[in-house]
Amino acid sequence: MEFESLPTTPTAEELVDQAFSRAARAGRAKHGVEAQESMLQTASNVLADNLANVVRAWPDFDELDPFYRELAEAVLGSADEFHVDEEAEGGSVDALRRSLSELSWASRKTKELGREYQGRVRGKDPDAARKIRKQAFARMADVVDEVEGDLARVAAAREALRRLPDIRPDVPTIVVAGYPNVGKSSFVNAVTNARVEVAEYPFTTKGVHVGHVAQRHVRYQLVDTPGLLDRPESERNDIERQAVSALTHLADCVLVFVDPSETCGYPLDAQLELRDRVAGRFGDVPVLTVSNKADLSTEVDADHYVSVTEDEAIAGKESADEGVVVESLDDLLAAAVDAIGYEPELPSRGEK
Ligand SMILES: Nc1nc2c(ncn2[C@@H]2O[C@H](COP(=O)(O)OP(=O)(O)O)[C@@H](O)[C@H]2O)c(=O)[nH]1
Ligand SMILES: [Mg+2]
Repeated sequence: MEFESLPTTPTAEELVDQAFSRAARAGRAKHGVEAQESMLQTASNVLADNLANVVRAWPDFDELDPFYRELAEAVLGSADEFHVDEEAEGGSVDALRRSLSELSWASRKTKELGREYQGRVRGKDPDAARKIRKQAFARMADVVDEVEGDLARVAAAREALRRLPDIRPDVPTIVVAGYPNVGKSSFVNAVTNARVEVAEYPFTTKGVHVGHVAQRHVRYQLVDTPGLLDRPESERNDIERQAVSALTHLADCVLVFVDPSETCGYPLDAQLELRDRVAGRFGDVPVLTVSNKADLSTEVDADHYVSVTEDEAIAGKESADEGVVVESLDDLLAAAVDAIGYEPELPSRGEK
């Protein structure tokens, strides 16, 4: 995961405290002007390095997989630190990048101040040197103060992003969509042997479910996104829309579950409308309509008919509605895998 290993971001106070106490220690080892010089060099090095390290820990957002970039946008959009300055240009990721470049500036600036003031103390008497060194420390502390908000923003971004679930954009992915209670979770659980991880996203109160299944030695990711692809777009807020946008980069195939028995509590018309919207939203990604609960009804035009809970009992049999043969969940999975048409470039061992 791109953001998992980001180190803790120090606060402005921590940075300054650490730099000045290291400088004091360095100063104690020497005498007179040399002590002041050594303090200046240590403080400026520690500040410049620590600030540069914060920036260096982040991936280049231009190089980031579009799924992660859009996901980061959604996640940061829901963090307090990022919706304060609505007058700012661009999105939350841009705001983060601006903060990171402020930190780079502060790193360069503290380095420069160190050099500048080291030049100034040279040849002075110890008392004058001490005064100049103190001035330098005050200016370095001012520089760090100036980026206090940027440090806080970067810290908040790190907190929000590092807890993202382990969804891998490079693994072929089947996204499961459809109204609540149509059988999505039951399906993901059934085909992934209940090895489903529930991951908390900051932008939805419901966890995102990620399961894995191996087919013909390739590992596929199944993603069930309660709260995102289970109701009309008009009911989503900006952040949820952003999250759906991230999903469009992730998905290699979408299974839209519908429940013609309507025991889910939603009229079939509305379910099909959602299906059409999802199909439109996902562009070129294959979108298959899966009619579930075939034990109750198959009265809808769909690509596949299954019963998640009665799979063993009725798969392969003809439903009550003439001409409709109920497929097994394995066949459905195989159809999704065919639709993806993924050709691994190297022989894969399935599990990784
Ligand atoms: N009769 C019947 N019930 C099903 C079938 N598939 C799922 N259900 C039931 O439908 C309800 C909702 O299923 P769930 O997987 O939680 O739906 P989700 O909200 O789309 O994730 C549960 O009570 C399931 O047991 C099916 O094929 N036949
Ligand atoms: Mg569910």
